[in-house]
Amino acid sequence: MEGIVTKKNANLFTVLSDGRSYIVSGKGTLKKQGVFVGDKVEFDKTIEKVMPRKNLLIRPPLANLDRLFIVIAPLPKPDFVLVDKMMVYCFVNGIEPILVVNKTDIASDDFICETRKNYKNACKIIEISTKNANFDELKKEIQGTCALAGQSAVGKSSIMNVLLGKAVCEIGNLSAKVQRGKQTTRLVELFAFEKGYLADTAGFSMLELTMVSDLSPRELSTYYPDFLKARQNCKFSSCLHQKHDKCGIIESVKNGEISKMRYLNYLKILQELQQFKKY
Ligand SMILES: Nc1nc2c(ncn2[C@@H]2O[C@H](COP(=O)(O)OP(=O)(O)O)[C@@H](O)[C@H]2O)c(=O)[nH]1
Ligand SMILES: [Mg+2]
Ligand SMILES: [Zn+2]
Repeated sequence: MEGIVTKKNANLFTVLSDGRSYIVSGKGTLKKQGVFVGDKVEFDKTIEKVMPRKNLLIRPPLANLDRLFIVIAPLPKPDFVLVDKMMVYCFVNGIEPILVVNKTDIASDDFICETRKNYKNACKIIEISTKNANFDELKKEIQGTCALAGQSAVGKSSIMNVLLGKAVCEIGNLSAKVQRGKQTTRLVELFAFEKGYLADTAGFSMLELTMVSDLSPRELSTYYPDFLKARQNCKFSSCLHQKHDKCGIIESVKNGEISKMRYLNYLKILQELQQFKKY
């Protein structure tokens, strides 16, 4: 039979096939390549074969991710450098990022407008609140293997529970969690939806791009869809967009075509990559 691994617990795997769940073990010979949640497998009583992967994320451990919903909220205050790193991470790995603005019930108009403005050319944006659920738009985007990511307490588990119509994920208390930095969600599990699968993840709360990919400083800006057009106006093909010397991106930041916040965050991420490459 063929199926998808939706859960991993010690040496036992849950495999979903034709709408039915099977609990199976992994074959010893698969030890080296490993079996991960999201893997497409051939199985009988044990997993016999793992199909070639599109990608494999280490943190959270997930295979074949198609879409990542990056969740932010007005509270806790977003770390947009982290958001932008996640986006780069997605584009490097062939994953489509979608920015989900949660807690719109407590968001100021300013917060929503700024966020729309900053990301309108970078990715798709969906605005929701788990308090007055209208989840049609989000549901439509659950296609292929998807995951929710983002800082602790932005509402990932709450979103999961609304989507599934039952409490499958533990919801944390905002203040307690921020204080202790505690993660309530640990194991990754994929839940089946009409057209895809969705996982709640605790990973990605801190992302070191240098740890997860061998991205070079020069490549970085190629993973910014909102920089694409302006890059063509850089005089030098090796331009890192740090100096005013005939740089199309800096020009576009000046005339407002590129978000200043996105650009300043780009510079921070670039510096991190440059420092890493020195050693
Ligand atoms: N006001 C408001 N609070 C929310 C919303 N969604 C979640 N919360 C609250 O945010 C806190 C953290 O939620 P949780 O789902 O555990 O976040 P996670 O850490 O990202 O999984 C909880 O107190 C939730 O009740 C929302 O849409 N509006
Ligand atoms: Mg959670
Ligand atoms: Zn440039």
